[in-house]
Amino acid sequence: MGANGNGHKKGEFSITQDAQAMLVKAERDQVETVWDRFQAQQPSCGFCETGLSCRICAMGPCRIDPFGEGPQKGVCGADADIMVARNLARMIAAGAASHSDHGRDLVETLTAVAEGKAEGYGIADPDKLQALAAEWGVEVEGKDELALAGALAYAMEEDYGMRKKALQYVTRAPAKRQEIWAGLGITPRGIDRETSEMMHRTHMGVDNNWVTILLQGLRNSLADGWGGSMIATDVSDVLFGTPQPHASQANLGVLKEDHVNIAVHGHNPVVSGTVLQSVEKEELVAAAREAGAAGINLVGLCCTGNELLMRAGVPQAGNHLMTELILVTGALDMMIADYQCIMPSLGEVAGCYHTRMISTSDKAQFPRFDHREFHPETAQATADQLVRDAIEAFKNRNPDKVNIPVEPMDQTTGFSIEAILGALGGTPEPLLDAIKDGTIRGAVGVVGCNNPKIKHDYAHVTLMRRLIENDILVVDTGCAAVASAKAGFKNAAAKEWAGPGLRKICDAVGIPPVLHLGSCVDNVRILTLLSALANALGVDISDLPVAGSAPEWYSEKAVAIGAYFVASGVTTHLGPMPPVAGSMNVVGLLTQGLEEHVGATFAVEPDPEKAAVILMKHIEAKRAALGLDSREVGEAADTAAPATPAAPVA
Ligand code: SF4
Ligand code: MSK
Repeated sequence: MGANGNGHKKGEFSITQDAQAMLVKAERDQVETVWDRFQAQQPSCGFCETGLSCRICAMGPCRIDPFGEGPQKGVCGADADIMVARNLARMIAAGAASHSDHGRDLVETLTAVAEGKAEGYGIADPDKLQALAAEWGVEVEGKDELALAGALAYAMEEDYGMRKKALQYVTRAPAKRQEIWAGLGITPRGIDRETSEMMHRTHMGVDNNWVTILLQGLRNSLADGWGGSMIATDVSDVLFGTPQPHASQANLGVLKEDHVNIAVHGHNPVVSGTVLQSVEKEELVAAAREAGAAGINLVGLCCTGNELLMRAGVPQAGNHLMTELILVTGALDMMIADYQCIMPSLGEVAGCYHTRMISTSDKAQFPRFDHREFHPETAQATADQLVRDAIEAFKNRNPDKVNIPVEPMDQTTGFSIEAILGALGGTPEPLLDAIKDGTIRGAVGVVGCNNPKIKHDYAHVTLMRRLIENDILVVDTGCAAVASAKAGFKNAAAKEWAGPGLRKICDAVGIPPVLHLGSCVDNVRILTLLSALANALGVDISDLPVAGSAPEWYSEKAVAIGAYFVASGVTTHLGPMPPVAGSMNVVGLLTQGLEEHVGATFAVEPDPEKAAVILMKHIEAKRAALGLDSREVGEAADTAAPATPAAPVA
């Protein structure tokens, strides 16, 4: 079944030229894509969509009739509020567990480096290692670099446990925010502890107060944002380098017809960082030339792509919904995956071409992939062998099946907090001055995934365009960052799309209007930046004219990120509706009630034009509350936002 064999036009699925071209080719090559399977699932289950189904125990599965005609309680007696709260809380737990386990893998790699058991890895940023050691209270005196790394890793491992009253990084938050968490009883303790407790509370017959279930959900998310993810980002910087601005490119045009093309996919730089070293080895490049290629071309997908892009300028081929379509180019010789967001369909798509598919993590295997497990002790040798195998696969490439559909788009990337502060002269003051005098109205972090429910990249690009043209600085991560790069928001000409104030700042500092902060775990860079801004102003994060947005989210990790943004005081917009509409009490708490407790709420709006208005009004209200000048924000035109059609178009 081809992607368009059902009567759809390519342009209905994606705004991007490379996706549209590959959807045509997918149909020709008889490749099934995520959009085909999405349509085959329609109509989706209304109970699940509203959070009113439960399969937590074997007395069920149960469902509640939202129209009041059928059952109103599960077999155990759980009502709609309990059911919806439990389901949402378990999404947060899964998301927090994913990012935090990613962090643990990095800490274990740091330990292996310290013990001299990790060939191919080292300390890339000794200054950051020193700074973190000081922050974590690690005794520096008498320790060489590796001993210090080992001691820091040990201290971080302790935060995964249950012996502490609060995680170390909680102290990075403004004092007022820490007081709010303490007052609500949601200061995160052990990283694993909060996830464990969340799963315990939502077992049948434990916590049946929907409010306290959701409060633990916030604490669980904070254990990710101010724990596991923050550790992941900081240790990645220590091991692979703290990003600095540099040039790169984005879209499927980064593939090279005359090169051996290898894509890394997933999230954790532990694998992809080693592959990067292998593709640069002279003997492997020579082997590629002997095989008739001009060289070896490494490209990224999703967040492990963002990790390599931020630190080494490795070009970014695509985001979540491009991961099947890159195979359809017929030009990819090998895909090396670690974990998270890797669709189990990929092996089947690759079967239509010559592409070798490799899984590398002991905790993530996929149909029709070769499993070549990476361990720090042997990672470099494993990566070298994979590159040799990719060269062999190149020899099997069928030139008749190759189509690289577009030219690459230039982008600037690498905006760690250290890099942003460096560009500002070492202090956040110039940014604060620009916000205070209204040159910049505020800032929005646009983050998260793609989702076939929303036209691919439409919501990301539309929202960001409206924000920057209204003088709002955008920082982005994850798949949103790939969408904006492909749209050209990060190249030299992008400032022309910015409002006059933001354009002035772009000119003065030499930055694009959309700053790439990294991968999904790197959303914590936003928390760190906001803490620095709030502390410099002597206010809380919730007082700042800022917001968050996940316009095309799909993942449980995005739910955890949204929850820790809100719990940290950042009002956050979601495009797709989370499965909570079955409980008006839960909806009311998330979209209104949280304001008085944490100073922020969720807002749900699938139409990015309307979402832009919501976010701009929020920013202007925050400005007014700070005593800064405030503008009127007009309503968005009432246009129907293009979504992926649920049924074939006649
Ligand atoms: Fe049904 Fe309650 Fe069991 Fe859920 S926990 S499946 S609502 S009996
Ligand atoms: S990869 S979590 S689809 S952003 Fe981080 Fe993209 Fe979302 Fe995965």
